[in-house]
Amino acid sequence: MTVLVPVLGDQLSHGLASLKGCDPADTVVLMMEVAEEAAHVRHHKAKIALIFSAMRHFAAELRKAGWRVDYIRLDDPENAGSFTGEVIRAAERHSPRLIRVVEPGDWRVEQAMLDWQTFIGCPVEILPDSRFLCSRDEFASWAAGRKELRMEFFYREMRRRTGLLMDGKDPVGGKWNYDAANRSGPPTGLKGPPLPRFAPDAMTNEVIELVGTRFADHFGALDKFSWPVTAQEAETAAAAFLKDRLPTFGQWQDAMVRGQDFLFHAVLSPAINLGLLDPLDLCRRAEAEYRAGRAPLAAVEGFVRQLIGWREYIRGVYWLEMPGLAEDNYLGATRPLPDFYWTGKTDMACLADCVRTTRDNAYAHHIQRLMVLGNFALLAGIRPQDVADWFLVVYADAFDWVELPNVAGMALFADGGRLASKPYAASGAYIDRMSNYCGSCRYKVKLKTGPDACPFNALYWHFLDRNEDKLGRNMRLANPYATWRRMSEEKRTEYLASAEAFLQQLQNADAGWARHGQ
Ligand code: DLZ
Repeated sequence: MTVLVPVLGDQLSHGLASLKGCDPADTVVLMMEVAEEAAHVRHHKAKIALIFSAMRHFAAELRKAGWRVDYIRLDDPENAGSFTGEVIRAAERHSPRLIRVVEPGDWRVEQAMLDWQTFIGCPVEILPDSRFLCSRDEFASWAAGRKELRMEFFYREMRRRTGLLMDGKDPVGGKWNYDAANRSGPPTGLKGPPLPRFAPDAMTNEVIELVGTRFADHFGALDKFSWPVTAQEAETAAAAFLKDRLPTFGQWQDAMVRGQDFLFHAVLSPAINLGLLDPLDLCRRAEAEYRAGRAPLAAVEGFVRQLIGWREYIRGVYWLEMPGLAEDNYLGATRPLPDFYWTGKTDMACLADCVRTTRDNAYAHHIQRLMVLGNFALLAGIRPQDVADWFLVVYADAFDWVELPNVAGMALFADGGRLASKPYAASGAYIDRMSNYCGSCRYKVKLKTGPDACPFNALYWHFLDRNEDKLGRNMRLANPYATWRRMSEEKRTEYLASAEAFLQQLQNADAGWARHGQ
């Protein structure tokens, strides 16, 4: 009797815990393209194509390596449409003595998995995902008894544990964190080196056609598809990043330039999150670039922090806080997501460009996500569940474990500050400093109120004012609240009226769009 090993779409690693120790002669690997995963939120077309193509390539590699793979395609007539349905069918075909699976990255999927044993009647072993440095249990122990979960302290432990960028017991260079050196705004004409593109092969083209037909009404473009879909292609992308963009990655990592969609970013997160690249290996190679004098410490430390700090921390927070995190709404935000998040039709140049790159590439970089798209949602009081669903839909690297804490906790303060010590709220001045968007915008960033003023300006004060009971005693907001309280009554009224007028206009535009769309 065989062992059945289901491998999910974001578990495409040859060293996966469930495959280790299995004998290929006695194992059936099960891979499933199922409608429920593509449609429980209506994922970006390019994201579905990436996942299906990477899955099909991975299955071919496994077969070549001697594994027996039972691969269920989306268009198989008998496809049951869900992981559970497909595992039940596979158990009927193979009569396994054991089902071995690695824990998924989505609480929803884990809940389903926990029922498999009952449905199928054979033991189901759910293994920890050893591709993460910090297990769910270890993170829970770290978090136990802490009132606030700050990434910085967790990150230092990961540095000590891995020895990355350490000189004995001390951080290389004497500081743990070089973020302050990584915040330059863009000079005129800033341009990144070309990103490696991977032309779709026959297998990917077949998937693109399937997705274009089956998910035609989902958001996003397919015509620019050029993601790496195998570990080998992802390695080419990683090597190009380490050589061409890592040295300048740090300095410009928060900069935004209209039409420059990738700048010096690694753009490796989809491949990492699918399992095509090993984050620890990338960190070691980035460190080697620093040690060889080819990349500055601030850039390398920033990159390492994102992978062994932020990424691991976010995943720990997700499992600690679920399922409550999905419902959190500390600030009581109730506005529906504006239609321009889908259409890109807004006069705000920053938001229009960020939606455009999202639609074209299923990608936007972290500051576009946090400080433009997320910041607007925070200031305008958009319902966290709408915003979280949008982020999960539109980004190729977005899986629930990584997207939800970033959106609900970091961007929207929906968790009341367990993750971030203050809301990441910013007015137009921040966007102007970090981008070239404002120069081409019909709104004037220097104007504070009125129909021509950048909406972020009045919305910023409106946000602070309407949330004063929840945020007014936050020490990190002491300065802005002091400024707000010092303003004349007249000025404050002007700000609030300006923000109200903008929000009303937004609501009217959406109502008009909805009528038109019917
Ligand atoms: C996101 C996604 C999509 C769109 N489709 C599939 C699929 O058909 N089969 C599959 O195995 N995985 C898919 N995924 C990724 C899963 O949603 C992901 O593995 C779980 O959410 C756990 O993180």
